Amino acid sequence: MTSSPASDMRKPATLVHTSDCHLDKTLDGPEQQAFSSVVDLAIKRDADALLIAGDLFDHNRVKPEIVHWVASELNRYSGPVVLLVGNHDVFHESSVHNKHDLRDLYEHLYMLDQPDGSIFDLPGTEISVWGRAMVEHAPEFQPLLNAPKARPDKWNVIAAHGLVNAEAGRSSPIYTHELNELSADYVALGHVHVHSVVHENPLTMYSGAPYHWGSDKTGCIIVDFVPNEPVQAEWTSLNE
Ligand SMILES: [Mn+2]
Repeated sequence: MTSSPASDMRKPATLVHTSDCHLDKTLDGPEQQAFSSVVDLAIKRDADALLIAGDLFDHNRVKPEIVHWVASELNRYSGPVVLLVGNHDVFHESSVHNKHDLRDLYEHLYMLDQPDGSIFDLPGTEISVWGRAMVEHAPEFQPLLNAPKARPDKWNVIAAHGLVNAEAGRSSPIYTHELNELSADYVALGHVHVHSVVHENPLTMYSGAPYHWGSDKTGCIIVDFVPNEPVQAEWTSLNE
C-alpha cells in the first residue's frame, strides 16, 4: 500500500505485537509468566522486533525487582524492543519509566517518549515505528494526531494506546476517520485487553493482554511483512 509492487524493495520482516502486560505485584505471577511466553515466542519465531503498545507496567510504584526482571527477560531475546506507555504507566514526572529507565538496563530498547510523537527506524530491519507518549489519559490526548506519512522504503508501523470509537468525553480516543486517513502498513493498538481486528486498511489490531484475569485466551500478534503481499497479522495463543 505504500509503494507499487514493481518498486517494493523492502526485505521481509516479522514483528511481535503485545500490550497491556500489567506487570506489577509478584515475580512468578500469571502476568509475569505470560510476558515470558511472549518473549519465548519472539525468540522462537526469530522476530525482527518486539513492540509493546502500552501498559507494560500496571502502576507507577512497581518495584525495581520487576523492572530488572523485565530487562533480564528482554535480554533472552536481544532484538530491538519498542516501548510505548499507556494509561497505567503514563509518562509524567512520577512515571515508573522515570524512576527506572529500562533503557539503562536493556541496550536495544527504543522508547516512544515524546508527547508529540517520535519515530524509530529499527536497526537490522526495515521496520519503522511511530507513536505518541501519553502524559495524561484524558479526552484531549489524541494518540494518532499528526502521524507521519509512510515511507516507501520502510515497513511503517504506528503504535497507539487508546480507545477506538470512544463516546464523547472518553480519554485517549481513536476514531475510524483517523484510521482511514493514516498511511501505514500496520497499526498496533493497546488498551483493550481482548484481541480484535479494528480496521482493515490500514490493518489495525488490538493485541489484547498476554494475560488477563478470568480468561484462558492469552496471546499476542505476529505480524509478517512480505514485499508485494498484503500484511499478514495473526493472533497467536500463548498456551501451546
Ligand atoms: Mn490501558
